Order: sequence, then C-alpha cells, then structure tokens
Amino acid sequence: MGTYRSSRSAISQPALWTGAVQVGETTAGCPLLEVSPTQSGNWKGPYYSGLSASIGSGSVGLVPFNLHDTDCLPPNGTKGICEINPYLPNNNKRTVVLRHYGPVSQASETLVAVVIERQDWAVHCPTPPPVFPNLTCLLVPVWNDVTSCFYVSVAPTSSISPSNITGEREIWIWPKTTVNSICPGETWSSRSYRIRPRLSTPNDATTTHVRSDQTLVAIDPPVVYWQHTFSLECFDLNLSCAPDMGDVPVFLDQHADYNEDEVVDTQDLSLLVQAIINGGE
Ligand SMILES: [Ca+2]
Ligand SMILES: [Ca+2]
Repeated sequence: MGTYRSSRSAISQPALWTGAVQVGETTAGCPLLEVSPTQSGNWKGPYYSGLSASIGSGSVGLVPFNLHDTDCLPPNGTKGICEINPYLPNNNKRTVVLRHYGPVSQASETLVAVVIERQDWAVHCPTPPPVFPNLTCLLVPVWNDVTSCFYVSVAPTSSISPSNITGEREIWIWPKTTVNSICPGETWSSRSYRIRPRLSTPNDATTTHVRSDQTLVAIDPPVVYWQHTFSLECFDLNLSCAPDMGDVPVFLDQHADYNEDEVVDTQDLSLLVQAIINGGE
C-alpha cells in the first residue's frame, strides 16, 4: 500500500490498499478517524470524500495518487456557481485549486502539466438544413483548448502562507491578464470547463505530466488519469455586479446555456431576462 500523510511521511510503492489507516489530529477524548476499504461513509478508502480540513489538513492516498474530488475548489462536478472564489494563499486571485490524495510534481518544466478546455458555442449549419421553418443553423457546443489563457502551478509555494503544507498536493489555475476573443482576461467565463492531466502519448493514461511525488519509486509514477469539471452560470455577463440590460448584447455575442440542455436558444434568453427583471442572480 502507498500512503501519504500530511507532509513527508508514510510513503511507499504502488500496490493495493489492504488495511486501515488512522488519520487526524490527536485530541484528548477524540478517537482518530480510520480510512479503509471496508469503512463506510466519508472515510471509505482509497478515494474517500472526507475533507482534509476535517483532519487538520493533509491526506492519505494510494499510489498512484488520484484527484480528491470533494477537496477541490470548486469540488469536481460543481454546477450552477457564478464565479471562482478568491484564494488567499494565491494572493486572493480567483483560483481553481485541484487537490490530490498525495503530493504531486510535474514531468516537464516547459509543457503545462494539465489541459484546460472550455465549452464554447459554434454556429453549425447542417446540410441539408433542419426542417424547422426559418431555422438553417444551430449553436452547438464545442470544447476549445484554452490552456494558454491560464497560469498553472503544480505544488505551488504560497507567498501568503508559506507554511501551507497542503500546497504539495495542489495544482493552482488562474486566468492570465490576456484580453482577446479567446481569453477574456482576469476572469473565468460563464461556461463549462474540464481539466485533465496532459498526456505525453495520446490515450496512454500512464504518461500523465502530473506525477505522484515523494514515493519510493525511482521514476515518479503518473497520477490517476482524472478529469475535473465545473460549470459557471452567470447572468451578470458584462461584470457590472448585477443582471441588467447590458448583459443581453453580451449573451447574444457569447451565448450561455442556462438550462443546460446543450442548446442556446430563446429559453436561455428568457432565463436571463427573468433574472434581469428580478434583479438578482
Ligand atoms: Ca450585468
Ligand atoms: Ca439551453
């Protein structure tokens, strides 16, 4: 079994999780939590959902390390939030924080260790056109690689809280200041995103550029080939701090699938208008 506890202890080689591991802080009168494959609830190993904050930070993980879905900011699979929150250890920049079950490193200093994709909308005019009257083209979702729009830091060292040991198992992602049609600059768009480790060889999940760090293996093993997704759904598209009429032209230009039916149409516009009338998100 390979484990990782807090900072720099209990590390081993890839194998199987066979027993129980006690985690948490030793506090008078409070038993330590136990993580094991036979455990139920939040602490069922190896990919338990219990948060690191509830055990005084740190984690226990099987090599190769996986992404800790619920410990990420936002948690994996999050939908319907309006924005990414400022993250204090990263100078309060709006940062997606990907946390693993163990420390990570990157295979290359020159290639970004993850691939970041954003779901945009493209005009698609099928041939022959749809049979609906006056409708010849559709908006269809497409995934665009927007990795170059973001800073990515693997196992970062915080300038705000340098003693933050959990940074060893984190990847931070935040927008560059670039402003063009692809990269809006200093903000996350009201879109769906998916993030995965970069692969050296396509379809070979053992070639991830994010590596399991501090194990006893001579060459850092890959991480589990995870995928992290989240959707931002903002009505305040023009960043005026509230839904208003100024958001309508932005909607017509950028589009947003508020009802998540994989189509942008008048139903989504109606939801935006409703939000403007109600004056709130
Ligand atoms: Ca607005
Ligand atoms: Ca829709």
